[in-house]
Amino acid sequence: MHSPHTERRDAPPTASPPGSLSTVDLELVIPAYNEERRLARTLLALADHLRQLPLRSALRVIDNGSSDRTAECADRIAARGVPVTVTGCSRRGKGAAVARGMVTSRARWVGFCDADLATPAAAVDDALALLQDGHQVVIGSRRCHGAELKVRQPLVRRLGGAGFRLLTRRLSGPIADTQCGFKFFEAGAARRIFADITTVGFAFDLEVIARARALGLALQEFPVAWSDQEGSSFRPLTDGRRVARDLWRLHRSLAGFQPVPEAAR
Ligand SMILES: Nc1nc2c(ncn2[C@@H]2O[C@H](COP(=O)(O)OP(=O)(O)O)[C@@H](O)[C@H]2O)c(=O)[nH]1
Ligand SMILES: [Mg+2]
Repeated sequence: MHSPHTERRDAPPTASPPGSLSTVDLELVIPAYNEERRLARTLLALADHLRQLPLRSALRVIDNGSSDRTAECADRIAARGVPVTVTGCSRRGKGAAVARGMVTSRARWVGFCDADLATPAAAVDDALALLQDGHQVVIGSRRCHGAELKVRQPLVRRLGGAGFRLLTRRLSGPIADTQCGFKFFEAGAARRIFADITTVGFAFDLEVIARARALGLALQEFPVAWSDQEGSSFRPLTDGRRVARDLWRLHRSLAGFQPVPEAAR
């Protein structure tokens, strides 16, 4: 892992620090909006796990205009020798934060996970094995064979999720769980997917998958053990309405969407 460094808010992506991320094999992006309470434990658990892997890795928090001490929390962890940087993102929304991390990464492989570590750090190993096998887009899933749901979401989220899946079958295709916040990419694939992404809120994962399929990239879903965590930033009314609007927009904008058949890749 390279030495700790903190990139300041909204620094241009070209502001490459000494010992920059270009020397990193795997970068893990954590979108964070007002996460001062959940972030430290997550960063330490991820760093502990990554340290044991035989590759160079780093963590990057995308601070999504937090009004609490999220950035300072990451700085404190960096001061303890953990390779974590902070990048600002003035545009609100989880999708905007993840996209900023993806398009500015210089690592060979890049992934993202939530600040609450609902998917444990050990799942990184499965993602890496698939990337090393040549899969370009690797999708953590709570709904494929072998997945484990240790703590389920509240009923209202489960109902919303069922509706979401019903409405998004055409775009998600064979992917059973588009919304688990644990996805990894070969860097070139990530840049192609995220360069022009239009969804900045929670529905962005669906656009990621639709775009990856349309680009003919090699997608692979893999099972994770997942536990719902307290302190979700998803507001069912506000964010639910926004997701519904995004779905409507995506269905129209991707009306001519055609996945590239596997044989043509
Ligand atoms: N609500 C919200 N979350 C954001 C935003 N930017 C980044 N995030 C992060 O997206 C992740 C979503 O996880 P969480 O709040 O647990 O949502 P849930 O697991 O879907 O209930 C967390 O790491 C948030 O900090 C934003 O603008 N709004
Ligand atoms: Mg969560």
